[in-house]
Amino acid sequence: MTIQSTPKGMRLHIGLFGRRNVGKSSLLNAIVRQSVSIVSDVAGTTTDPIEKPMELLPIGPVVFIDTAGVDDVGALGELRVEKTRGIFRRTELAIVVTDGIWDKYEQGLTDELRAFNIPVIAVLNKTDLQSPAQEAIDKLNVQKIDYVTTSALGNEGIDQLRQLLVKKTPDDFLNTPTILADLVPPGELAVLVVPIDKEAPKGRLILPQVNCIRDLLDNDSYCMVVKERELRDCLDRLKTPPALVVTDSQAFLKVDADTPPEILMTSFSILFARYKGDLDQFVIGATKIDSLKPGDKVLIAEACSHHPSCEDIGRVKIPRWLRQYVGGDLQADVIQGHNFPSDLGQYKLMIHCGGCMFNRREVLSRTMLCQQVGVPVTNYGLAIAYCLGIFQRALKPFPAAWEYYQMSLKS
Ligand SMILES: Nc1nc2c(ncn2[C@@H]2O[C@H](COP(=O)(O)OP(=O)(O)OP(=O)(O)O)[C@@H](O)[C@H]2O)c(=O)[nH]1
Ligand SMILES: [Mg+2]
Repeated sequence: MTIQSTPKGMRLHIGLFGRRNVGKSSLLNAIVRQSVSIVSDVAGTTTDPIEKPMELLPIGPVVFIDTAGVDDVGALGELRVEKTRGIFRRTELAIVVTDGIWDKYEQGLTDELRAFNIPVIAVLNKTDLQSPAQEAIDKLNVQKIDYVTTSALGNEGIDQLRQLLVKKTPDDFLNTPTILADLVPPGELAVLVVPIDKEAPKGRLILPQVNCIRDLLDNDSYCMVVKERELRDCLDRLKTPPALVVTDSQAFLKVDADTPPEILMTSFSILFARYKGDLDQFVIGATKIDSLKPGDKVLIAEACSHHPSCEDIGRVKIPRWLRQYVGGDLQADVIQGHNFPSDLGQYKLMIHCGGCMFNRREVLSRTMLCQQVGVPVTNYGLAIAYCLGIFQRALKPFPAAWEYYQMSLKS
């Protein structure tokens, strides 16, 4: 796999924050040694976040996000501030840039980032113009905030900044959890069921399917890929049953019927509930479908804005299954991409897609925001399994989540 094709959802997301004009974009250009972000002496040059994927050794594939200065003023400024805050949700490592001072503003930003458990690096830039204030350095030292002094213009301190980025890379990024390899030991087989219908992209598989195949290969497991029509015959021919059958949620009912009950079965999207999100919370969220009443509002969140098959599931199929389950009309609001509403309180449930295009932090941040206002969260695969009555079977491969579910039934 080339650098360019590493999916964005698997890259370490490094956000650059700070007041306007402190040199955020200049630093980004210096780190990546290219001119990717526009630099000027006009405050407020960067208006929309710029994302730059690159290979940062030894970390590997990362994406830098250059943001608009958060001290922005005016109505348009408010919008930019809101957008920049939105970046927090997918930032895994933050760089707070200043031109040598450390004031309430930088402190507030750092406090906010740390409240999200995001590691922070301070960069005191423009050292060619002035030395950083001793007071600033003292404040950083007292709080044990790692910092470097740089001159983006003179290309000084940039190597030290790169080293600090490596040092501060969160461990859980380096040891990425597996998608399904732990469920399919080396030498064992997984059967992946991939419907090829009119929504399937021409000439290729979609990202979660590719991610699963790669995960199995990395683990020395075997993998067989079939359409739902061939599944039964494929299983009949095997000398040893597979350790797991994974299906696209759209073929859930047929695959449930065609897979003998003693064989474990789940969906891609449920695997991604665990890989990108909080499976236990999502399980509880799915059970809240029981409390939905006609007229309730549900938020359906889709990470990508270009996959017709997800679009169909989010806009048409899930709302339909929910209506059938609830026995009346529901209002389903669909959002796409990184935008996320602030008036979450109006929703009775959020149903998120598998999130293959998002990093884990973004799905977890959204879950946290919903929990803060008491809105339960689940994902596509779990909601579908719940509506179709195959929830228990689809959860059987995950004993911990299963136990959590049983406990919630009792309480
Ligand atoms: N002397 C000096 N000037 C710098 C340095 N870094 C950036 N600048 C200058 O500061 C100005 C602002 O730089 P930018 O990189 O656009 O700053 P920014 O933080 O991205 O600004 P906004 O996008 O407006 O928030 C430009 O004129 C840069 O050339 C530095 O290390 N030394
Ligand atoms: Mg900028």
